[in-house]
Amino acid sequence: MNRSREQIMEKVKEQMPEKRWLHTLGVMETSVRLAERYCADPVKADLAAILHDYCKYWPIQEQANIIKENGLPQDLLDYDKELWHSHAGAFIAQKEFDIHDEEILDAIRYHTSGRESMTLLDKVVCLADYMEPGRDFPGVHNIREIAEHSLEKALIAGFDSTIGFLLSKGKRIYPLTVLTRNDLLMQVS
Ligand code: DGI
Ligand code: FE
Ligand code: FE
Ligand code: FE
Repeated sequence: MNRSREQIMEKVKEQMPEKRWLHTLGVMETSVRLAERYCADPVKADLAAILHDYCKYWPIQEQANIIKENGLPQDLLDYDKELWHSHAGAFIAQKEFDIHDEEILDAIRYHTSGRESMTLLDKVVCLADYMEPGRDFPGVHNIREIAEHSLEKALIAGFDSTIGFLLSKGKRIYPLTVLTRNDLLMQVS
């Protein structure tokens, strides 16, 4: 069934606590602003942002089942559960909301891990997720400043922060995140 933007927003809001919905609104606003600044498609950025955390609060077993039963990357299951909602979300966006635009689906799918050769839309949504106005972590001000002049450098600062956080907790890092950071460093060198 094809739903309007407003109907999709209503459904998204129902999937999450108030705080996460406010985060989603922040990512929408920031994605559109970054899209305009860096000449990405603001309509696609808006829709990807609306849906990016759709499955974040779904039971973790349900997220795992979506990955297991639909041929999504099985290696995700060996890494942090936080990586699962983005792939599950892209799958559900296609199935439940009839979204078939691969650019939008990819931006949802890779918003947590990143990937090599991120598209402009991938970068916009991933960075907006890091720096929306509600975010408050050490280094977020720096990321917002860098984002004024470089998407890639701001993303590197974001991934540095995530990787540093994972290291400090003694956690494993999803290899694609390391490849993403290396690739972004190549892009700015
Ligand atoms: O869903 P959000 O909280 O808005 O943000 P997100 O989808 O970017 O998830 C970020 C979380 O994922 C962050 O707390 C760190 C965690 N995470 C765990 N393992 C990895 C990871 N993030 C990345 N990029 N790579 C990992 O290997
Ligand atoms: Fe997320
Ligand atoms: Fe993120
Ligand atoms: Fe998010």
